[in-house]
Amino acid sequence: MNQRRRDFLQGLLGAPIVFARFLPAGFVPVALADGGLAGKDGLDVLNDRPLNAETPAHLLNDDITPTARMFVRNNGRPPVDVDRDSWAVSIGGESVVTPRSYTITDLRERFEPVSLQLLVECGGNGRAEFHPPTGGNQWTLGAVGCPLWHGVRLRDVLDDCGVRDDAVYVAYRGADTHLSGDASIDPISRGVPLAKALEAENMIAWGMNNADLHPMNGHPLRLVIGGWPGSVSGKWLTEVLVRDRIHDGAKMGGSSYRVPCEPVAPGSKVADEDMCIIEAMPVKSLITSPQSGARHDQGNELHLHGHAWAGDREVARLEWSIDFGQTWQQADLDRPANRLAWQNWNARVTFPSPGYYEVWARATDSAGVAQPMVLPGWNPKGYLNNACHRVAVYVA
Ligand SMILES: Nc1nc2c(c(=O)[nH]1)N[C@H]1C(S)=C(S)[C@@H](COP(=O)(O)O)O[C@H]1N2
Ligand SMILES: [Mo]
Repeated sequence: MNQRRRDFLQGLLGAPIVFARFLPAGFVPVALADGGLAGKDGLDVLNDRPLNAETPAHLLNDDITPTARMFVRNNGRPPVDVDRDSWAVSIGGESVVTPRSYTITDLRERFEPVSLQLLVECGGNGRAEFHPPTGGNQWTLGAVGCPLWHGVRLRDVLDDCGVRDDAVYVAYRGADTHLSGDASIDPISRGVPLAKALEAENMIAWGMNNADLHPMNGHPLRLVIGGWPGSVSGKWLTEVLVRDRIHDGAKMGGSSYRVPCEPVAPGSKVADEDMCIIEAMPVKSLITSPQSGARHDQGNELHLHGHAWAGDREVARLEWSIDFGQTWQQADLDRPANRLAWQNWNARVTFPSPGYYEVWARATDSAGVAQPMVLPGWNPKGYLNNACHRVAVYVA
């Protein structure tokens, strides 16, 4: 194993790998696969080149996702030797009036600091269930989280530089490098239409949950754009670009973060011109308690807890069923802490007799759109699976 990979793995493990020279090239250290990522707790590592790790649903039970439980989705090699004090983000692009650059201290001093709970979900969350299978990390449920972010409003920073009338898109570049080692290509560089970029909730964030960002969640600076695929929330942020065209950076084209504009038969090949960029994520929910497979005493009520979210919308209703969807009951659903935060829900269930049950949860958004019970439309890269979450309960 080369030195770079050894250093990277040691950083993730938080300990030197004494016999690193004998670790077979294709092996992920077993501690990582078992949730031993430094500063993370119980995440399942799907891949370490690049590093991708998701959080089991029952570990997402907190209403504000702790940093240790926030998933990690990397497209390339994260930067090493990050110096927070000298870090700067430049604002440029064809459609900026005055290009400027800001250190984190500049951002803190010049703009109003804000703290918001914002939902970040990978566009590919749930990919593992698609048939025929689609390539990419086989996320199940846990490429989602809703921590409290600290930073400034993207819109305030854009205002400070000025946005020209011909601006249509706002994009990012980060300090991570392509897996090939080729410095001339970005691992990922995406963006959002100007109207979304100017919404009040978008942040240039330097912190999460009252501390610095975790190194794998973009330390020392990142974008956070709630409700859209996580891929628009650029980590290790070095540049914000105000573009006069739809951004054409890495992973904006082909089948990356794009889905067929019209539904297609599973397994279809879809021409580039028939693919549309994913915008807001669809309505979805999780049952975070009990853990699937839980054993429960029939004499007691079972407390259900979870979260629901709906892209740019609010969740209007959360229903649960214990009879495979024959009947549905409404849960108590909280309002979001702020716009684009997930909403917590609670319910109490009694079971008619001992045996095997499944608890199903279904959210409906403010436009009346509900989660499907079965897999939604197949697409070439397996995005946007918002099928209802099911957990098993054994009642004795
Ligand atoms: N610079 C950079 N930003 C990035 C990525 C990346 O690989 N590099 N991955 C994106 C994707 S696909 C997702 S889903 C989110 C994940 O954020 P997290 O790793 O903090 O959970 O970061 C996004 N921002
Ligand atoms: Mo993602």
